[in-house]
Amino acid sequence: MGSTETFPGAASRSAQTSPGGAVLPGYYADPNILAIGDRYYVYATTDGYEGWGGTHFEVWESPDLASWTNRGTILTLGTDVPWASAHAWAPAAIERDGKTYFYFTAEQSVGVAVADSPVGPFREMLGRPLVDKADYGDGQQIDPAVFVDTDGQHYLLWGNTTGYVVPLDDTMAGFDPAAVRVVEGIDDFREALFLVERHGTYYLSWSVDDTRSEDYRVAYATGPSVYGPWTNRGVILSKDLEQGIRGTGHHSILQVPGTDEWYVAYHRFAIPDGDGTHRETTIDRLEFDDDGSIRTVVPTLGGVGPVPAPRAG
Ligand code: FUB
Repeated sequence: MGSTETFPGAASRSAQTSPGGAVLPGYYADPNILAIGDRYYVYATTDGYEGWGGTHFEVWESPDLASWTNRGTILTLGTDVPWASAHAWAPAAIERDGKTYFYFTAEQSVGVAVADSPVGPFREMLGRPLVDKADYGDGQQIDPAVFVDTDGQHYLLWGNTTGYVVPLDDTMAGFDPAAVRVVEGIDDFREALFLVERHGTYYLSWSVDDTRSEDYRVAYATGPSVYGPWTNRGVILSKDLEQGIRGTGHHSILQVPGTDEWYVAYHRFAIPDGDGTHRETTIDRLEFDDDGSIRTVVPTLGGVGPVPAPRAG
């Protein structure tokens, strides 16, 4: 695929890609969606490899959540990352002071890279993992997410079967190991933690089950702080067999800056013939009830949009 190939919105997308019309054409999983400046971005796992064997990361850019341009490869294991050469999974990004920080899984550890632009080029920062699998015993040290609290403090979350959260230091590439806390009290946690805040309530969400299962799904909990304590609220995204939608998980949540409009990006088995290593990325609306609970997401075949571009802050 060319590095700047553009794909249009839902109306004509289905003619070019799968009958499902996922937002991103091709195999992409574990999408991390965010707004930087006046564009939306999705950072994702390149999928379609046996054993999730991808070795590079790409980024997609959109003015409206409907039309997406592949801006090419932004980081390659081995070449750009000296400490790992396999299993490039589940990235996350955040903008801070004009730089984009990129957190990624490689060989079941978590690394960090930085760039002056959301589309790179990215430079690996440490020459070693930020979260080294050798330092943590439970589950896999995968699936980073980044969260900035209302006071400006940034946090890193990650984990599989055991979830972790820690404040990042101002370099965005370090933390105090003594400050790492285990995420306690959430039901059926497998992986893919994601945290947002709305009106003083913290919403922690995660994936349940195995990404190879059609029952892979997303659950959430609410709490009064980054650290909870968490009240489980149940499942918000799951399969819809009538539409042929299976394996809906490893999501991320976007708040359109300056609005109370929210979206969820997630992967599902590619339609029609996908499975747990042939997954596609799509986006749907995420809505809140008046009591602050998240409404069950209605998975669609065609995605969303177009919506207004984010206003550069
Ligand atoms: O894409 C590889 C792995 O599959 C991710 O790290 C998990 O979250 C699951 O989606």
